[in-house]
Amino acid sequence: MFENLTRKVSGAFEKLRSIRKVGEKQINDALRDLRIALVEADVEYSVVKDLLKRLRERALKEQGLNSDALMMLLYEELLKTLGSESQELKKGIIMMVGLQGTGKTTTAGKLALYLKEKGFRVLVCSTDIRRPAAILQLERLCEKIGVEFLKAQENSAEDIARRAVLEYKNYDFTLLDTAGRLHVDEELMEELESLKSITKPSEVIYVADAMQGQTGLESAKAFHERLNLTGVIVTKMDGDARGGVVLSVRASLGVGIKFVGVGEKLDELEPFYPDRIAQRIIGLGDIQTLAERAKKAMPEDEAQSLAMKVLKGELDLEDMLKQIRFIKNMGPIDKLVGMLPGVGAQLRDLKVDEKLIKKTEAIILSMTKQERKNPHIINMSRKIRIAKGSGTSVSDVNRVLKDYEKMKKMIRKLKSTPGIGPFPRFPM
Ligand SMILES: Nc1nc2c(ncn2[C@@H]2O[C@H](COP(=O)(O)OP(=O)(O)OP(=O)(O)O)[C@@H](O)[C@H]2O)c(=O)[nH]1
Ligand SMILES: [Mg+2]
Repeated sequence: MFENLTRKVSGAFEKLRSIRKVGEKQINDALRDLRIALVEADVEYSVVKDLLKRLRERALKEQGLNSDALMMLLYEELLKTLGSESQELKKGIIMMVGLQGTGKTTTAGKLALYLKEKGFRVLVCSTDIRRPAAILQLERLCEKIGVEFLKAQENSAEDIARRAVLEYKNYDFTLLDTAGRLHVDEELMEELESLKSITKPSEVIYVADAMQGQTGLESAKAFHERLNLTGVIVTKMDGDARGGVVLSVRASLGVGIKFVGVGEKLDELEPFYPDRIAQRIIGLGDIQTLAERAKKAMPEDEAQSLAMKVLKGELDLEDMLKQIRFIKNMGPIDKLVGMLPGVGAQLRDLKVDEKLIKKTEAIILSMTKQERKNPHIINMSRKIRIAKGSGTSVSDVNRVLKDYEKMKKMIRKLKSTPGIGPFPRFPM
């Protein structure tokens, strides 16, 4: 998400790093770089112009800014563009609308899982009767996540919607998936309008595909005129999407983004927090999202006992295995790297070898408990056994042992450094 944009924005500020007082010329240069970066990221031109105009006015007013202070101003202006009201969903019937293939059905499943995990009673329902497979697709998703699905026998979208209204009283949320079309057409709009008047939804959510960028937003306007959208979910923010569309939504529609989809899996939906997005864009990473994912991937007490061991310098291979599993649970590593503060842009091209991680896990699993606790007892004959057991080679086993030694050394070093970690300087 935003890798390119973040890299370019960081680049614009990098040029100013060595200058103690940034003057008008440097401000203009930086703004030009930012303009290019934002337009390339697919942010609507009028939004870019507006944002940079505000930034310029504020920057010129302040005497002798340094690059950090200018960055802070950009952060604040990005926040204004993104908007800052609550992303909470109102209890009730939630209608998912949008063009074909943007991710309505998948997102309905993701949202159902999200709400279920928050402890809400959720029912899911599909009115997409034109494509028989569409209803089945959603039913399967619901089976996977253990959320109730309304099996409607009715054969018109309107009748299914009426059933959903009757059923709703037993739930906090009912998610209503609707049919999509390649283009905005009158028939679709009429159907959606009638579904809306039947269900009186608490939310009408437009599902926009980030890959379609600004074109998608043009259609969103047409939907908004007829249906009065209450929010937007931008899907496919992973992948090659340039992502700038999230900055244009509020300005074009006047409604905010509630969630973003960041992958095909059902847990790859993130609430949209403008401050985190703005931080990510200016290269400060997204520590909160990272921390939340970390919490999910490793139970609290386990994390604590691991932390204690790190502090005492008692880490063994068993703990390394735990860490590897933890990293695996957190999801693809290149995605995580982008969330780390300061390193996002620089490490953009870093590809962490997931195969290597699997291999390491297999090797540690082939060791006995005793070997994991006391790696120094692993002699040549043990190495040969471990390599066989894990389908690897002795040099692979050696590498794991070496990594372990390196990790121990690193931890020893960290322990003697106050304020762990390479945090960038920033006046916050
Ligand atoms: N990478 C990625 N793929 C996604 C995301 N959301 C949905 N998809 C994929 O997009 C494709 C279309 O998703 P659907 O949920 O079927 O889209 P839809 O809007 O319901 O499509 P129609 O019902 O045909 O209009 C599927 O292959 C999904 O896996 C996302 O956030 N990231
Ligand atoms: Mg669908």
